[in-house]
Formats: sequence, structure tokens, C-alpha cells
Amino acid sequence: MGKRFDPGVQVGVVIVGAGPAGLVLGNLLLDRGIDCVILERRGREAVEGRARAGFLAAHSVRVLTQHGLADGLLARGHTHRTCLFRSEHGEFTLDYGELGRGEVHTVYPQQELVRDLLAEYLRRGGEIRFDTEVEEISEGGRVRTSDGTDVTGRYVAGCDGHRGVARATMTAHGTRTARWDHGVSWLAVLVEAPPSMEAVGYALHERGFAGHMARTATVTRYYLQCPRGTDPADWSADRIWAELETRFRVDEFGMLKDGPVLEKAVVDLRSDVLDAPGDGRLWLAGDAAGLISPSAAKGANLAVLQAERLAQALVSALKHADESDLARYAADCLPRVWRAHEFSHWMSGLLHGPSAEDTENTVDARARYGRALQYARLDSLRTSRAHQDFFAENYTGI
Ligand code: RFL
Repeated sequence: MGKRFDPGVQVGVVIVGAGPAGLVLGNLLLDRGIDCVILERRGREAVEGRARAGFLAAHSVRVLTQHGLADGLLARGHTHRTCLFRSEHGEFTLDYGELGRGEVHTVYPQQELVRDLLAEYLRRGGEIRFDTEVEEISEGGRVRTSDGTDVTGRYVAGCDGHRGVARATMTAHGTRTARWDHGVSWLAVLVEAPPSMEAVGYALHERGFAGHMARTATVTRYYLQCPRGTDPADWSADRIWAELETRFRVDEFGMLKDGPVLEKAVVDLRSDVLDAPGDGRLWLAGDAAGLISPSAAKGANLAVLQAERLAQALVSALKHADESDLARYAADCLPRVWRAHEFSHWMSGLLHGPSAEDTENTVDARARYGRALQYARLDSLRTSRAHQDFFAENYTGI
């Protein structure tokens, strides 16, 4: 793909992984005349077909626009400005576009963004090798791949997700990880049906959380909180729709628009952040540097933020032999990363209430306490303008 890569030559940056982080980084480096190669373990079709995120924060849209990467999302994405909370106490809608900093989301499926970024990367003359798994990253920037070739980079950018080799390399060298297990899982479902509401829908229910997120005019994402260890195969389409209807209280609020289930997968809600997202020749961005639970839809947005910062730092290092931006990369990103985690963590508490472990307790005082806190949070959000502004700022911000 692209011009033939010569394994004997040292490149400026070897990028591991062609997700949002790797592809944004690659595009920004090419734009500044830095040579790079992306090594991706999957095939092109798999990379372009992986449906995950959909909500882009205003900051991400600004970065992508500024670097000529937003044509697709500006043409085909649509803005989203309201979210709705439904519970046994009724429902209310927050027009977050009118609150906080007045920012909105752009809804654009991650696989379409990845497709656009890849097309642009190739148009800019970038090299990418699909079906090439990185097995080892050595000191000195040498990267060993599954086909036995070594590729050496002046720098290596680990953009290979939270189970990737880049993170394993950092932790093997003593980098510590701060980690939180939210103790719940979501059955993440994509259905071929138009959105049922204009807003993002959050349903709080004693049977667990349910979520509704628009993707396109014909595809909608739903989430159902489920116990750890749930097998998606146990969830037939009928069971999924029945549970969504119960948790969204359709008897009271009206039916959901149903349709065939296209995809279902279980996501365990876990978050972690590496103390140091890089050192020496190896620098990490996106999920490789930290995984964030999907409660507040921040993951892809953090990936864009970090890729942009890392690109700037690598350009200074490679063009001006100045590594001070690289040295500052962690300090530059981590406060914003932690703000996103703090908000995501709060959202997780709002959406989930007590864990299954608590509700199964015979003495369920802890469960009742957790449930009451959940509703106190919701009530504060429903009634306090100050809280609503704070929510909106964090919900759309990065
Ligand atoms: P990715 O997207 O995981 O890409 C990593 C790439 O690296 C490749 N790779 C390797 N390649 C070579 N050698 C190896 N050894 C390799 N190991 C891995 C992989 O094949 C892959 O192509 O990481 P990146 O770029 O950091 O991007 C992160 C985002 O994908 C992720 O944070 C978001 O999808 C999270 N997320 C959401 N984020 C949002 O901002 N808004 C959302 O609405 C949102 N919804 C979601 C989400 C994540 C979800 N799941 C499935 C966890 C909804 C869901 C259901």
C-alpha cells in the first residue's frame, strides 16, 4: 500500500496501529514533511469496518478541520446537542448546546472517520502495511514484525490500542498504570433502525442502565448494562428488544423504532492511565496510553488530542532536534486526560447505580445507598443550572 517500503532504511516515525490515533498522527506528520510508515496487524477491510465510537467533541472537529481531515465528517456527520434522562421519576432533556460553553457533538461513525483518514493518508503519499503485526519494540527504535522484517524508526509511535505491544513495552520498563474497574459491562448493540429519539437517551432502571445513541439515519447504537461474563450469544434479538423496551419504559414514553441487530458485543467498563505515555524513542497515543470507559464517549476524542500533541512534539524533535516538546508531552496531555476520566467516572456512577454484587447481597443497605446517590445526582442535574453548565462543559469538552 503506498510506495514500496524498504525495510533497510530508517524512517522518521514508525507508527504501530491504524486506528484514529495512528491515522491522525500519520496525516499530521506527512503534512509537515516527516516520513513515516504505519504497521497494522489487521487487513484494510477489518480496519475500515470496525464500528465503535460516534460522538466527536468540538475540539476533535476543530483539530481535524484545521488539518484538512474533516471533509467527510462535515459533509455527512450531523451535530447533536441534546441528551435525555429517563427513570422511574420521569424524564428530562438537557439542551447541552445551550449550556456550558455552548459546544455540541458531531455524530460521525468511527469507521467512516477511519476510512477518510486512511484515504487522506494514502493521498498524501503515506505508507501503510496491513496484516503486519508488531511483535516487539526494542530500544533504539527497532520494531520486529510478524513477517520477520525489522523496521527502524528514529521514533516509534505506539497507537496500537490498550492491548498493544507498545503499552506492554512501556510497562515492562517500569511505567506504572493507574487503573479502575467499574465492575459492570455493556452489551453494545448496533441495529439497523433509525434513531428513536432526537437526543442521546440514558435510561436508569432497577434492571440496569440502557443507552440510545444515534449513528446514522438508518443505524442506531444501543447499550444494555449486563453482568460481567455475559455471553452475547445469550442475547437474541427478541431478548435485546424486550429489555430495551423495559428499561426505556416504552409503556409510559412510547415505542422504540426496532430493526435487525447488526452487531452485538460485550464491553467491560474499565479505565486506566499510564503514568508516562512514552520515553526515549517510544511514545504512545490513544487507547495505548490510557483506556477510558465508554460512559461519556471520550476515547476517540482523547486519541485525536494526543495524536495532535504527539505530532507537534515529533515534528520539533525531527525537524529541529528539539525534544523539549516530547519531554512535555505527558504534562501537556495528562491534566486533560484526567479531567475526561473524572467526568467519565462520574457518568458511570450516574448511569449504573449499585453493582450486581451489591444487589445480590442479602443485606442490601449498600445497594440502597448506591441507588439513592444515583437519583440524587440525577436530581441535581435536573434542577441546578450550575450543575447543568458544568455537565455540558465536561460532556462536550476534551
Ligand atoms: P484503536 O482504535 O483500538 O486502534 C488500534 C489499532 O492498532 C492495531 N494493533 C496493532 N497493529 C500492529 N501490531 C500490533 N501488535 C497491534 N496491536 C493492535 C489494531 O488492529 C487497531 O487497528 O485505538 P486508538 O487509535 O487509540 O483509538 C481509540 C478509539 O478506537 C476508542 O477510544 C473509541 O472507540 C472509544 N469509544 C468511543 N470514543 C468516543 O470518543 N466516542 C464514542 O462515542 C465512543 N464509543 C467507544 C465507543 C468504544 C467502544 N468499544 C467497543 C470499546 C463505543 C464502544 C462500543
